[in-house]
Amino acid sequence: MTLRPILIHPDPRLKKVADPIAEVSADIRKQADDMIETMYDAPGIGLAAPQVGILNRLIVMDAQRDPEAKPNPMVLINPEVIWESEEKNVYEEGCLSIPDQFAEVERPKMVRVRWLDVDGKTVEEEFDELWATCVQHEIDHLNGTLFIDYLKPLKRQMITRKMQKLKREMARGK
Ligand code: K1U
Ligand code: ZN
Repeated sequence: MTLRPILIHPDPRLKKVADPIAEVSADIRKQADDMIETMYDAPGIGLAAPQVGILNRLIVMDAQRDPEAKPNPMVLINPEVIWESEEKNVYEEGCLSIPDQFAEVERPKMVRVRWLDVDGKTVEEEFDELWATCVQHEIDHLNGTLFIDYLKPLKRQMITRKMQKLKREMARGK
């Protein structure tokens, strides 16, 4: 497995709509394995393909809270929200592409999602609480949307400027 570098906002690849995956091939399974390793290494509870510069519709997640539990990553290919609850939930979100920045985002509390698994089989499942927040955050990445797009323009600008500064420092090797 290979660790993939995670893109930092602002980057035009994080604003593109990703392409559907036509066939669940060995290359796609390798991409999923690499993304799982990259997510755990970060560490994070989710990761979407555009965050590692691949513009296809694959996400990985493991949002279990119990640190004692065995890792149980999920791979979702071409995920689609097919139902969302009217009830909302507010969660303080973070993003591996926007390091050390957190903000409250309101989203549907529960969602039903359909996707293809790594065997190309169609799966449907309902997600609640943090899992629901995470899957919506990751599907947003596939559509070029970041959690800061839900914030007021001034707050979004402030975070974007901080990220531009961070990228300049990283480029200078600071
Ligand atoms: O997509 C991403 O950038 C990953 C992101 C997912 C996410 C976090 C919070 C709410 C919604 C979606 C992260 O994983 S940020 C890191 C994080 O939340 C975390 C890291 C270590 C332990 C627990 C949480
Ligand atoms: Zn993110």
